[in-house]
Amino acid sequence: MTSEPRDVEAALNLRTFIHRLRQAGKLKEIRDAHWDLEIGALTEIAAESGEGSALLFDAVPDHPEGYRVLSNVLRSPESDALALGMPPDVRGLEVVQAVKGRLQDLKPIPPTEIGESPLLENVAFDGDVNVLKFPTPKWHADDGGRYIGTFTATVCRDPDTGYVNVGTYRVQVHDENTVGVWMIPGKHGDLITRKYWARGESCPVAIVCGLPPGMMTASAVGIPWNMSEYDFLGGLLETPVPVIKAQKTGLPVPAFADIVLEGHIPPPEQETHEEGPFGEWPGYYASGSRQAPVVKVEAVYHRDDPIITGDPPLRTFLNSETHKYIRSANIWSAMERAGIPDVQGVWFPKQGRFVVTVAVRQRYSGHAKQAGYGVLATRDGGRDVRMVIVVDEDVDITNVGEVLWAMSTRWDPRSDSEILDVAASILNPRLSPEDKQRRELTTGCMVVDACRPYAWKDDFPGISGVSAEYKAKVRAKWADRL
Ligand SMILES: Cc1cc2nc3c(=O)[nH]c(=O)nc-3n(C[C@H](O)[C@H](O)[C@H](O)COP(=O)(O)O)c2cc1C
Ligand SMILES: [Mn+2]
Repeated sequence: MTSEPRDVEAALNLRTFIHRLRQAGKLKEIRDAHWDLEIGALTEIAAESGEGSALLFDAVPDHPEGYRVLSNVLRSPESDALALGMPPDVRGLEVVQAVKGRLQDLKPIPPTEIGESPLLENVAFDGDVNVLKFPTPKWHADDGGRYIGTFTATVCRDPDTGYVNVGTYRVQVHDENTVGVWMIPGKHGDLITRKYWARGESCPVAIVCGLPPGMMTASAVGIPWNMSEYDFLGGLLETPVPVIKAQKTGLPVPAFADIVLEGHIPPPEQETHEEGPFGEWPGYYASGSRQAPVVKVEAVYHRDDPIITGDPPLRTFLNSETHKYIRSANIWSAMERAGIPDVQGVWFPKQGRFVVTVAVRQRYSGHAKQAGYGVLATRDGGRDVRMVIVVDEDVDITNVGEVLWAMSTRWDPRSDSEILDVAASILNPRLSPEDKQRRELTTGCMVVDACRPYAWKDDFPGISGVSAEYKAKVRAKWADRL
């Protein structure tokens, strides 16, 4: 799919990405904000403003000038497009469509090892390792500590097949050379770590804390076991990810990252540390704190004036939502493969991690509901979703206001809703303690048919306002006066 818009450099190089954000007017530089909650508060305030700039913090108290934190990394349409290897002016469903095209005939491309990397500008081994020198924020009021890994990727290698997995798992700083990684049981990093432990070995690992934004797209989205996220991302961007080998473990790490911590995860009988709590993606503290595995850090690599990419999940915003374009594209493709006709788009609204919106051009009675059930029958749409809203194709599913307008004018809750069960994550705050205990991890989900009733859709009252074409013409004519 080489005809799709491409612009891959910013996706794979954090500094290029920041430069492009600055050019687009989407970067704010802030000095003197404190690591203890102030950076977190400013991040939350800026995200809630809806303006969409990333924030680059420097001169953080207690830390050297030049040691920086980038937050709200992916909070604008421009940054999303750049992270997915597209020009910054591609938007919304156009992005989903392009991703869908690329995934349809995805050819994984392995990473390329390159000779030089700015990561090697500063290297510390063993006794010289000091993770505390980075200005790691304490993000939310009740977090159990400072989290260096929120927009992060953990690299490890399956000891049986040699495939390299990359996953986003939160990382807490414990001391100079100890950090904690929280991998939910069953995640690939967890499965691999356990294989080393079963042999009585520590698991070699590299943690990228200043992450090129494209890497987040691959490391935070579910990719099948045995396919490296590096190869997936190479295929998605149609170019290999440049890597270097970390020196203690030989693990490949992105060459144009800003900070990498390298070490081993010892078996829990040898060492654990209390981890959490941390404000999680549903906007709550659901998993609490517990004794958890640690990484003993044996090497630190960083660029001059290093940047932590840090993005705490906020109450109404998940960080790094680019994987949602992939999930939307996967759902859309799966519905097509299942033979559901005329789906016009699939979207996760920004403030609705638990809501999916779908547009259909209705062909027959029951078509809209079928599209709603179709979302739930897919891997990416059948988990943790609380509501699927299906609308006619004249509604912009990327605009929450329009979707609510369609619901309030075309939907009768009594006749146009169905409630079904879907799988739920352990982090879902609405699961009762008893259900968690019993591992009864499901939640109800409502399918909302907010389309014009099929039987009399042609008699449905016409929409007021001017036509989209006329509006576009007037907008062009009045552009310099609006
Ligand atoms: C911002 C963000 C934070 C995440 N934090 C964690 C985490 O702390 N622990 C975890 O197990 N999964 C976390 N996830 C989910 C995993 O990154 C995701 O399931 C990914 O597919 C894991 O990779 P794997 O399939 O190779 O295990 C997070 C995802 C995102 C987007
Ligand atoms: Mn994986």
